Amino acid sequence: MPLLARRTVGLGLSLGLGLGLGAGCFTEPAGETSGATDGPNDTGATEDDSSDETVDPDNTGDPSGGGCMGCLDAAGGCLAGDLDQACGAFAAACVACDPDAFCDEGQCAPAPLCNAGNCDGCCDGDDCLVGTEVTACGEDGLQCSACASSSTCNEGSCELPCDSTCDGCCDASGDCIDLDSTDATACGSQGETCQGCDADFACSRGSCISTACQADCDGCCDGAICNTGDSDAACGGGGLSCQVCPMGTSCADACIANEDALWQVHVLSATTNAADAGGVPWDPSGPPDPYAEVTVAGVLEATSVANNSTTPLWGEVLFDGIPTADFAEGLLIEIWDADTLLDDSMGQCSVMIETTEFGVPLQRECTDDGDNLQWTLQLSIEVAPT
Ligand SMILES: [Ca+2]
Ligand SMILES: [Ca+2]
Repeated sequence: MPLLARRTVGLGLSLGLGLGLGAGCFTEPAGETSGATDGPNDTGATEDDSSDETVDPDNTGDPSGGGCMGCLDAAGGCLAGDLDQACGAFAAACVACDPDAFCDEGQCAPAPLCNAGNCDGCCDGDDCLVGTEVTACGEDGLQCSACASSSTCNEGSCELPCDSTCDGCCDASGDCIDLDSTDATACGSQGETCQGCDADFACSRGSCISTACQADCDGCCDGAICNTGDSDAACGGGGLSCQVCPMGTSCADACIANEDALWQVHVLSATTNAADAGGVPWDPSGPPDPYAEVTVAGVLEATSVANNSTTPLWGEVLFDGIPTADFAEGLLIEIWDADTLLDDSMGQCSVMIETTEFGVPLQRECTDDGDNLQWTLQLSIEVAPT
């Protein structure tokens, strides 16, 4: 797991911070790309090219603001060069590909025999497969994906297992019951198997507590016991279940991040779309190659590239020793599809982390302006080892 060299990003990215909600998104159209030219095999080296800044000041697809990495239209304007009707690279004139061809990385290539026009499942070379197997998962004529180990294929999309993404409990069908659920027949936390609570017990934040305690307790309930709720070992109020405060947090009605604590950002996994909002696959020849860029207080770090996957499993520590105050304006997170020529942005969102959310697994969704879900990311902010 590489711990990449830090660098400071310019104004273009920093402006995206501090705009609030977890779903506040800033999405580039498909084909708008960063300057990162790392291919899928160039694992983790995305941030090490000194000439390779991610900021794209004039939005031409070229981070330097100078030469064009895509193609030039009739008026001399620089286009991304990845559309069938405007295909090209390195400032060549844009060309329209033949009707039976498509644009692959700036070059017109013959359309595959299996495609969206004749395959409802997924394409494996020239073969159309049903697309519901973990070994060949996909739909709408996209290339079949082999889902990452322990993932499942649900209606043509690879999905991470419930126990790795669920903050509540996983029921017998593998569905996640949310941590906020008060259903006493399916109670649990952190992806454990759902349990039913005994009679006269209720489910509170994934724990069974007695309904009598819940009704009478001003502090927090540990089973049937009412605690004052002001200790790090039993924290909470209002008759909810007691919480054990994670390392680096202290009890003040809830477990709050200590101001003097230092933190790591753990980027765990994500689920992405196989295609952009227009249905165009991120890569014509297979699943995308995602990596995540995370910016905290103006410093950008990136995960390695997960080749050919819509369920990347990173499990990487991107920052180490970040003070609590540096999270006040949130994180800017962008997931990219690594390409040979120009990477595709799969969506960028500003993500806020509340002071009560440190030390526990988190999940954040990113939607675009049209409310299309672009990605779901699992991360956690963990106290840095001293
Ligand atoms: Ca791509
Ligand atoms: Ca790619």
